[in-house]
Amino acid sequence: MAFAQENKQASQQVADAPHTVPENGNGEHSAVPELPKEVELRAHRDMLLIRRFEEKAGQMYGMGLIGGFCHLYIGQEAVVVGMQMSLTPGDQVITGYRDHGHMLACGMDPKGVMAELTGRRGGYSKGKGGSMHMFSVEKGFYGGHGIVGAQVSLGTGIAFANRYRDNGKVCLTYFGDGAANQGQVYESFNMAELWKLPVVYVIENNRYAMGTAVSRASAQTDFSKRGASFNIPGEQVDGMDVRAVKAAGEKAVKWCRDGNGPIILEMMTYRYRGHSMSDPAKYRTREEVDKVRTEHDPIDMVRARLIETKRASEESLKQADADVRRIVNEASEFATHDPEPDPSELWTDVVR
Ligand SMILES: Cc1ncc(C[n+]2csc(CCOP(=O)(O)OP(=O)(O)O)c2C)c(N)n1
Ligand SMILES: [Mg+2]
Repeated sequence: MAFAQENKQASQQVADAPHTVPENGNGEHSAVPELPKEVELRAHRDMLLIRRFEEKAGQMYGMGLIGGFCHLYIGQEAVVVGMQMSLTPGDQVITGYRDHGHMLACGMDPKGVMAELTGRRGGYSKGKGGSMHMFSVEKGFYGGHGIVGAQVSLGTGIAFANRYRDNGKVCLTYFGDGAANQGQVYESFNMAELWKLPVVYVIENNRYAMGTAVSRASAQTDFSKRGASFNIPGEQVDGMDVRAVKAAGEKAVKWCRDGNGPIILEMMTYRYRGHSMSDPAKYRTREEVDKVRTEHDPIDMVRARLIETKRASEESLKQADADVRRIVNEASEFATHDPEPDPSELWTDVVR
């Protein structure tokens, strides 16, 4: 069968069952715990900040203000927001190149992130790193990595340092379904389990690696089982439901903190935009994307719940959106007018 046709078929399976988590042994889905009101409002606001930030970044890219690669996180917001809620200050986060959401969830300043995207001096890497290369040790964010899978061994190393120092910290190591097929992932799994390292491997299964559907590239498409031969437990989680993510995250982080070693969480999620800004996404149908957007959007679902339970009014949610838009507009203003780095900066921060 022609490759293009195979991909279309794989993509149809996704449309039929987007991000579904299998039933438990009793033929039912495990109950999703409710969030306390303040936590739910916070989750809504944090996801909205990422969504609006990414929309703005997309616009600025279109205007030629952002150069180089730019991978948007739109659609996947519940994953980082729910996982971040399961951490305590001092824990660490590391991820690949689809990283703006992770930075914002860690509490990094939207101005500094946007200014890095536009290559300005106020950016987190002084405008010299761009979208895939930002760090904040203060906020526990260790990048931002352009090499697929590289962050898995680095995250395992951070967890090794935690164990060596006996500091009680846990490292969340995020990677994609495509990265999960990288060899270094399994070397890392082996060492992590052998040494009982405190690392949560968060596999963001958004159903595609660039234009390749999961079922075309993976012999085992249940990524929660990828640690089986190393005795690493794993779980599939509805990555579009922030409540499910937070609950699974808390359990996993506790598992690590209690000294049980690594654990895998496979987040069933979906990205709405192309792989990067230069991807017209011809490998899937418009209907497939629209179906997830209208039926499973992580922000719309929280919004609907907040209104239904009368925890928030239409008015107050509009206000929250306006507040978030103001923050994002300020960030884009800053990122547009902040000067570019001085040419002398070409010679700093370089290993010679
Ligand atoms: C070692 C390496 N191989 C290939 C690439 C090119 N590449 C960039 S992203 C990507 C797909 C990764 O997909 P996935 O892990 O599912 O993450 P997603 O983009 O879906 O978040 C590939 C092959 C790369 N950057 N590094
Ligand atoms: Mg992917």
